[in-house]
Amino acid sequence: MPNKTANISNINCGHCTNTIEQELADLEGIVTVKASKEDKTVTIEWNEPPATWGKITELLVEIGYPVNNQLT
Ligand SMILES: [Cu+2]
Repeated sequence: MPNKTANISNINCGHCTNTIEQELADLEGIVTVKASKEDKTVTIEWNEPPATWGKITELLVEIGYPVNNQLT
């Protein structure tokens, strides 16, 4: 199963991590999402198809949390 951790510098508080986790959980194929306000990262596991890293990063842009740096 594909997984990635990415840096998102717009994460500032628990509301940000909740928004990211809830919005991504609604995307078809997402298995787990864990956002960290301390590290300003999100770690995602998904089934491909239907989800793709492209769809995930597009959604993150739409909700105001673009990926700054893909770590893994
Ligand atoms: Cu916040």
